Amino acid sequence: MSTPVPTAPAPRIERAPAALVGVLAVGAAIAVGHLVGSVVSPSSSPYLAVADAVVRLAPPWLVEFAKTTFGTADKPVLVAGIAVVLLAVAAAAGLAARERTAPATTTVVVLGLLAATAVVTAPTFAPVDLLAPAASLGTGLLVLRRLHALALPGPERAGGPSRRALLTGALVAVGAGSLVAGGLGQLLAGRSAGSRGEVTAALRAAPAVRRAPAVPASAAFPESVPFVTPTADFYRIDTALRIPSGTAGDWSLRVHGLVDREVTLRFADLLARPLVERTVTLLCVSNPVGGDLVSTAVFTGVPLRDVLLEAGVRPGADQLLSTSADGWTAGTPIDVLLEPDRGALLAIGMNGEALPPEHGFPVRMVVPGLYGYVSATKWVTDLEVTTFAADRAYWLQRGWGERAPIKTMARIDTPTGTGSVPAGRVVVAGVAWSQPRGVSRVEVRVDGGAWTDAELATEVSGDTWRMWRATVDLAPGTRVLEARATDADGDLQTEEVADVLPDGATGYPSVTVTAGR
Ligand SMILES: Nc1nc2c(c(=O)[nH]1)N[C@H]1C(S)=C(S)[C@@H](COP(=O)(O)O)O[C@H]1N2
Ligand SMILES: [Mo]
Repeated sequence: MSTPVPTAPAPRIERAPAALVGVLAVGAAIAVGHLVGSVVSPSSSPYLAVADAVVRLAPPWLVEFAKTTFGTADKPVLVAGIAVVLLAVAAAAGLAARERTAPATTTVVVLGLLAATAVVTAPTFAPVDLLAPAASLGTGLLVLRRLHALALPGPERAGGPSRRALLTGALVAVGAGSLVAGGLGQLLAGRSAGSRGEVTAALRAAPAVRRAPAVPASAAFPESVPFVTPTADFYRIDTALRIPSGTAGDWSLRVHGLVDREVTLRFADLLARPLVERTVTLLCVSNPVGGDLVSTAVFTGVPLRDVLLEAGVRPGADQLLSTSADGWTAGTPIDVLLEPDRGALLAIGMNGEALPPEHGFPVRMVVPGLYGYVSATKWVTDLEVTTFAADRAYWLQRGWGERAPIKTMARIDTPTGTGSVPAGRVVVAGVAWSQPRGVSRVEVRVDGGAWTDAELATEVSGDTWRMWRATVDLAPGTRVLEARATDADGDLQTEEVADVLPDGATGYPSVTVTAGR
């Protein structure tokens, strides 16, 4: 008879260090992600992206409750609340992983995927933004593995420091490193955020803003998209892998080239000038017929024409070459910029606030009536008066057209064509634009039949889109709805179908719907 040899119990981490390992792994992950995010783009910090996603997904009653209960502290309360939840989850994961790392690894991976989802679904997402959650996940897994191995009881090595001392050192080092990384991220992100806050305050306090006429309720129909696009929904197009992170205080603009006198402007110089507000519908040349690379905002800024007149444009110059802080260029026809009524702006405000980082903070160009790639330079820092013969801007070098006036276009927003509609009388509605002239007429037809006039909403200005709607009679079956716009000069949009390259898509927008009985 032999007594069974008791198998040695698997090594186990004590409770307190186990919880700490979980907390530090998650903490280091958040801190490193925050630091990388602050360098890449402000909205890609996994922690802030999750906070934003919570705000986006929260039911309205909860948002209202938070606002009435916490007032302006609602954001800090939310951020702290998420910290408490994460702390608890991380500690629990650590405690569940006293023997094997698997439960903690799974938790770190799930949190990392959650963060990545929040970043990807943010309205300002660009692929490089994934760097931050990736750095976060990598850090979390690495720290977890190392700390876990150190924390597991094992044989002492002769001569060296004790396991306990090694573990304590590692825990302290990771904790301190996380604080430094997170703090540095805060500092970097806060620099331009603080500067944005100051600009918004300065815009609100600016005495002599020539306000844009208020947008009347009659400028939109119940079926329309919002007339002024909420800033968070404004389309975004640029080549920037990393959003330039300059502050208003550091900004300056050099106006040079074929000018009588060079002009250098600082941000304070812009604020000291009479500011003008203009409601403008921006459009990307890559917008396909029916597409949504078009949005409207109220921009505040300094008339660009005045700046050019002060510098004195020399005869022979026909192009203003603008350069952004990250080296992108656009070439704008000078004659357009010098038109007295064009209203081109060096814009510093968008919908009553400083420009968001993604839309050009601290200063961008806005030229009504021209596609963005020849006019809407974000993070602008240099204006050179030159000729089209001498310099070719970024997209011109890649085959896009030199002059790019916006083409007259209608878009059908409802019905969408994805579902079916009841047969009979159906409301068709959408937008149309023809900046800077404006839209005077929109017509619709069914199945290539006779064109009928749509009802037009109140016009805000020729620089903006105009909402329209019509009621059509749909017999049961598959029906093709088409629309077309006429500009204020009486010119009808072209029926000819053209691709976006080289200077903007054309053709009538159409939607195919199934009308049911
Ligand atoms: N610095 C910079 N400015 C830029 C671009 C860019 O790539 N870099 N893209 C332009 C293009 S093609 C368009 S359509 C508009 C889009 O402006 P938004 O992102 O504010 O909508 O910005 C323009 N300004
Ligand atoms: Mo564009």
